[in-house]
Amino acid sequence: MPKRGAFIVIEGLDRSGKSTQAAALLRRLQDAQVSAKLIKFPDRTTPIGKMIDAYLRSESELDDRAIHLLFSANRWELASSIEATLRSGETIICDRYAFSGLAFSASKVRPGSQSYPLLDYDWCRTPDAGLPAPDLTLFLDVSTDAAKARGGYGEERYEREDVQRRVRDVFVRIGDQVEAGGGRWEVVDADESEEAVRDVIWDAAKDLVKGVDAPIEKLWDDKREVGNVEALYM
Ligand code: Z5A
Ligand code: MG
Repeated sequence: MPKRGAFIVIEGLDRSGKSTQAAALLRRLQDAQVSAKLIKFPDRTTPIGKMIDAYLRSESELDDRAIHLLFSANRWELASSIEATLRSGETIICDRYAFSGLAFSASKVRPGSQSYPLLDYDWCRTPDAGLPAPDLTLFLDVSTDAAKARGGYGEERYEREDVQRRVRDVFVRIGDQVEAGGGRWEVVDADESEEAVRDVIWDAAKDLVKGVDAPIEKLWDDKREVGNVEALYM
């Protein structure tokens, strides 16, 4: 059986350098003659993506649950093509994925509160359950000071220091949960130079991009977390 492509997700806080690193990894793979493509969420080009774009630019208002479900639907639009691409042997680098959806929605707080959640964490996780699961997630962890020093910070809806702090807390919880479920979640210090981050990412991904023997897993597949199918029905 020929190997399938690897599914590599780059996640992280705002201005952590995700798009920069995703493009650099793609170039490196192309130079090494590895068949690879880059995708990005939100995909603002689809009809759902256009609604998301208007919301992020504060050109429209949407209920917090509605926008959460739209972000997820935007991923489901591409789910079967992601699987087909991986099966064809092509590697996918994905700039943000379901973990951003969970982190940004579950970190929202009720008006006037700094800590009382608006949306339940498990409610936020559910719509993405069953999407193709990444083989590797690289979480680019940037300090607020470094992020603020980079271009464009503060132009869109969630680009505020208090929001980013809460989002980071949820990302830490997500990373623990991914690892508990048998997934690979690597934290990368994104305060470092572009070149240093590039090297850390390459080190983490270089074996995977030779091809993957294992089947494509499903995201938040609770059977994996429990580790025993029967246990689900007891
Ligand atoms: N969102 C959500 O709520 N739910 C979801 O399901 C999803 C997303 C998928 C828009 O995302 C928002 O959507 C986002 C989460 C939410 N809100 N926030 N905050 P987006 O991906 O479209 O956002 P973006 O506009 O691309 O920004 P970004 O992704 O946060 O930036 P980045 O990709 O991490 O950074 P970058 O563009 O690569 O780099 C930023 C600048 O820093 C640029 O000038 C670089 O040259 C510079 N840079 C990069 N790396 C370095 C290093 N190492 N040192 C110094 N300077 C650097
Ligand atoms: Mg980006």
